[in-house]
Amino acid sequence: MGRRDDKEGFWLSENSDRKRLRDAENARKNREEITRGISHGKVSRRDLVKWGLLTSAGLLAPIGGLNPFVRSMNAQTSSFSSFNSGGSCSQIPTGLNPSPLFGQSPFTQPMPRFDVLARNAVSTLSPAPTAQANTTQQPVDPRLVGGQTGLTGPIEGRPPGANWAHQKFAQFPPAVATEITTKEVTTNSTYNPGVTSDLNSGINPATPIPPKFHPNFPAQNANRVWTFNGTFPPKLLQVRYGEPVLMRHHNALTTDITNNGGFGRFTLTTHEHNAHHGAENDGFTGAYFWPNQFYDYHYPWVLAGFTSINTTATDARAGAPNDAGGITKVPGDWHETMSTHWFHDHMFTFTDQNVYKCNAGMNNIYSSLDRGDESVNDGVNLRMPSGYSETLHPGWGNLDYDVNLMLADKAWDANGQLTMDNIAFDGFLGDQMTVNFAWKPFFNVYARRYRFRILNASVSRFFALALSDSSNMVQIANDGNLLPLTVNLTQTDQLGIAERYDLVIDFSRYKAGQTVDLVNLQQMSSGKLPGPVLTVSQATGGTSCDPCVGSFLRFKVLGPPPKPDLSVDPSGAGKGIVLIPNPALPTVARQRTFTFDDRASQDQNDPVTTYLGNGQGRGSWGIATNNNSGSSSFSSFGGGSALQADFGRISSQPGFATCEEWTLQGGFGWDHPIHIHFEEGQIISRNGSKPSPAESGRKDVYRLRPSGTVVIRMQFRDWGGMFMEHCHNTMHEDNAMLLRWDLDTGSTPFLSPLPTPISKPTGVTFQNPDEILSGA
Ligand SMILES: [Cu+2]
Repeated sequence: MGRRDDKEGFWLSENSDRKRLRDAENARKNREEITRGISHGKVSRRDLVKWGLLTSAGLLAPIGGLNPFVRSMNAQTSSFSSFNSGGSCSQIPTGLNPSPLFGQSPFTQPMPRFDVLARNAVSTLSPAPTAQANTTQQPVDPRLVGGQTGLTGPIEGRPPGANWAHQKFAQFPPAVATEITTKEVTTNSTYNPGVTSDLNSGINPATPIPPKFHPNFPAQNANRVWTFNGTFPPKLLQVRYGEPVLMRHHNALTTDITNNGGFGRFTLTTHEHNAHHGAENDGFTGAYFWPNQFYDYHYPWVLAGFTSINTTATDARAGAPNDAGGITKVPGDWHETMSTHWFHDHMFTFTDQNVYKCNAGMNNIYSSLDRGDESVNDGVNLRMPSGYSETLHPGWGNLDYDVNLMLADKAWDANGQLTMDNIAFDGFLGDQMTVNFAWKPFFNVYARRYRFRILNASVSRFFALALSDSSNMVQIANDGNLLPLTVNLTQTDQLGIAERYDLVIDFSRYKAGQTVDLVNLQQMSSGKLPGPVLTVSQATGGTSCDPCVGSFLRFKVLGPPPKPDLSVDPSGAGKGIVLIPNPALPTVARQRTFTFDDRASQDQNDPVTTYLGNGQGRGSWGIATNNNSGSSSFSSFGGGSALQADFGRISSQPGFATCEEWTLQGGFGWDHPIHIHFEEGQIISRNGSKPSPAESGRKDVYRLRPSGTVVIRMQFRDWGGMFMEHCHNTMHEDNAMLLRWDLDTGSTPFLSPLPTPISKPTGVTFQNPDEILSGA
């Protein structure tokens, strides 16, 4: 519920004057109609410009009836100073009414732990997985092909042929199969939290879980929420290095494009963020598949560098837990060990809607260093909090005190149904906080150390986290990666969209019956960038204009744990402890500059591969690529003009088995969290200075900050194909701040340039790249 009701306030409270609420409601309905039209493919953004509904700045024209904040539109351009000076929330036409709370109070429902996905024998897959896409034909639903009858298409939506075959499939044959189905939401009657009820706030997993953000809120309609396996809570995949996983992803969504509850697109492509594997498994934005199809993702779970470093697998630090409490050694660089990933939809120009519809899960990766069993004291295991002696898989993967938290802001309509405004091109902000799809829950904890794997799964919202008593936490990981040195802190850095922070909180300082809250300090009033980070007392004082500021998760302390805490104290008595030092970087082969801009144009017009923004000035997100950077200083715009997304355009072609230095430039006061697929990078400098300790490890998302410049180095090795670089504010990504780069192997096994996949229900075809940028 909004707490502010002045002229400038975006967040209307339920106490706002009636006319203003009625105007806003009418505007919301009109916007919802446009939103629906876009999601049904009946209206394009270009149409909106043509009709005069969008200004050349990409803003909704202030013609009343659409924009409830017409009165404050003139303040649009002058709003940045107030963010930076810590001023009040300025307006942004996100355009939703306050989400009703149906008389419920926060912290009255238990937070569900993730739902652990079954790990099956590969022989359970029928048909058996194949290196190349399975093109066995099946009838195509006429609704997918404009009513045509009698057509057939492949059962697997992966692009066919050698270029999209699973790389090194024979070398890394799948050892574990997981089948997962994206479908309309329903009740969960097979919940497996992987822990006993006392570790899940008393939730009895045998009790069916309805799709509700709170037990006393209305259930979500089937077409409003599309999740993995069609249920709450979110799903967790547990994997080990050296144990390749075949994830067969079924698309069981409706074949009726209009049956989406007003937002979301029924074609899917799933990105395991940020796995090191071939492009055919990376959820390429154009390699989407259709209802009634599946897509086999082959996750080999190899350490980066496995083709050149420790190739004979002799170092126990490069390894994975086996089922007997020991280590299975694997090739590769142990400094590249990863721990906390997530997976989510990456559908071209619909990622924001599909992820917002709850199509997101998490992935814990276990290694010899990060075992998921704190009791194993062999000199290799770092013994981060997890628990031990558990029956699920002893020696690894214990979830007792290792807790995934998926944070996401949401909004729902007067009927409690999930809703969004997908023509809020600056970014969409919800007004209610959820954790693991639960609105402001509580979580029971024993008085011992816990590890929380915290993911920001929002569309456009940033967070900054603290405990309500401002007490100490220890950051042990940033994105997927354990830090070189743990960081003691009382509040986190900003957590951008798609970033992950693993935090250890020691609850042994509390007594039974005490509570402490996890608090969001990050105030936002614009999807463009975060506003001021408040103090804990400001954030919990109830005065922020942003309803997502303040306490959102309440820890209730139960008392001493049933068994002693055997985890290592990661605080190192305030000095931190060493976890995983950074991998050595080879000589830089090449430099490039990418400038993230809001004045992008589109030089291509392929209706499938391009996003056609208005291209008439500020408001169209894009990326300028300069592939010709020498060692001299970069010009502020990198030499190229910003281009909107075209997945048929190859923007860069890094050489195979090289290291490159990329400069990522922000600007115009926005803040873009930039995600680069494929391999972890290291921040060399941020605005010319060394990165902070918490940013000094490996990363896969780089927040640029307003006018910021981040220089990173990353390696391109082991696998090939087409990958992406994009803003992970998914509203920016979809409109159209995304580019494709191809890993240039020079010759075999990859053609260079690679043909672009064109996905249709009747099968994927290929066409030549629309464009290869100069000097790529
Ligand atoms: Cu952005």
